[in-house]
Amino acid sequence: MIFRHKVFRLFTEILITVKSSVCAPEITFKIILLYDGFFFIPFSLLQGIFFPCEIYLFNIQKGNKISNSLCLYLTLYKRELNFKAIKLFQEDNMGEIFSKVSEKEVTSAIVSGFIKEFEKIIESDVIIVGGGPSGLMAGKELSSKGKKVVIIERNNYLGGGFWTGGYLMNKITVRHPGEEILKDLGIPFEEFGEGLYLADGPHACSKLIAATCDAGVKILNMTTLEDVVLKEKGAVGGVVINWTPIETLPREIASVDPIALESKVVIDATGHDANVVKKIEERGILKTKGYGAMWVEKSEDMVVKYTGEVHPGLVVTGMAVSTFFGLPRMGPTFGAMLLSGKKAAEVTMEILSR
Ligand code: 48H
Repeated sequence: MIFRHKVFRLFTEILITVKSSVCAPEITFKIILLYDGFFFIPFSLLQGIFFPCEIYLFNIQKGNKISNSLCLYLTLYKRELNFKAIKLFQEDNMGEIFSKVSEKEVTSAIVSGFIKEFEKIIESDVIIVGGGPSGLMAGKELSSKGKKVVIIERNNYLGGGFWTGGYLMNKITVRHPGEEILKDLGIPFEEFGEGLYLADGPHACSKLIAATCDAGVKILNMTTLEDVVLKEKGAVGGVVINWTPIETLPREIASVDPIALESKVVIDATGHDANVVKKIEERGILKTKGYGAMWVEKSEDMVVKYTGEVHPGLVVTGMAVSTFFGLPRMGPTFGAMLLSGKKAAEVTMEILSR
């Protein structure tokens, strides 16, 4: 059962995954063989010990292809040796295109990069909860005016409801003067009718996200607001957060305490849920009315008008304004979200200058 034997240099790593089950105590082994040049493996021995097994071959010698005869050999003996699968990975181009960086260096870059940035945002000027159109817009405006801003987003992705228009269709609308913001952001749009403009949801959303990040806003995604920090005279002084996966597991499984971030102002941009406001409402301090029925012409003007500070240190923007004040909803038209975000930034700048 010996194939060839000139060099048997690397038979380095044997990764064994043992899968056992009570009913069928079958054991499956995965064997990773690193080989360099000529090949010699006591297959019969392997067959005797490991059954059944999967074999992965890595050719680590540069420029040396796994030979046809070896493939033939493996094919011929595949059945006899009862191998579940034989996969060949040729790595003879290793290091020719990409720089040589190992797994531990990749991990180290991520860990140190995250910690370095996280330490800087433990305290900031403004925390925006919610990365939908209003929150992104507010963040972009504040950051471009030199403020230290963090967006907390419970999803893996930013953009909230801005990716799609109504009814899962990828077109969003804005009414005048919303198109001016589209123009500023470099988002292509067309005039659909007088004062009504149409843009592509994914294009608009990705441009807004990019502009927000370019302005310097830091993002904590997969992070959920769990509570608020209330300080002197009940003023909001920050947020209590946890990883979204922790928040979504039952308490008895994931009893993990949250942590807190401090800021001078918190903006509630959590959309229909108005989740920051609701945390204060739970303590009997504020009362949300719930958003009203749709009335496009009325709602958008009102959302922008009512955007502002609703409690010391807490500003509301976007759909959270409708929910807090009981204003009509507007459906898939986003001008008010963008303008409300802009106004939330102006109000916040005023608070910060006090
Ligand atoms: C962390 C959270 C939490 C939490 C929520 O829904 P959004 O897009 O919100 P807006 O107000 O910027 O825009 C609303 C718009 O998209 C819309 O739905 C309109 C115009 N509807 C009209 C109508 O008639 O229905 O984004 C809110 C974001 C989302 O990304 C959430 O995941 C996030 O906030 N979020 N993040 N912690 N507790 N709650």
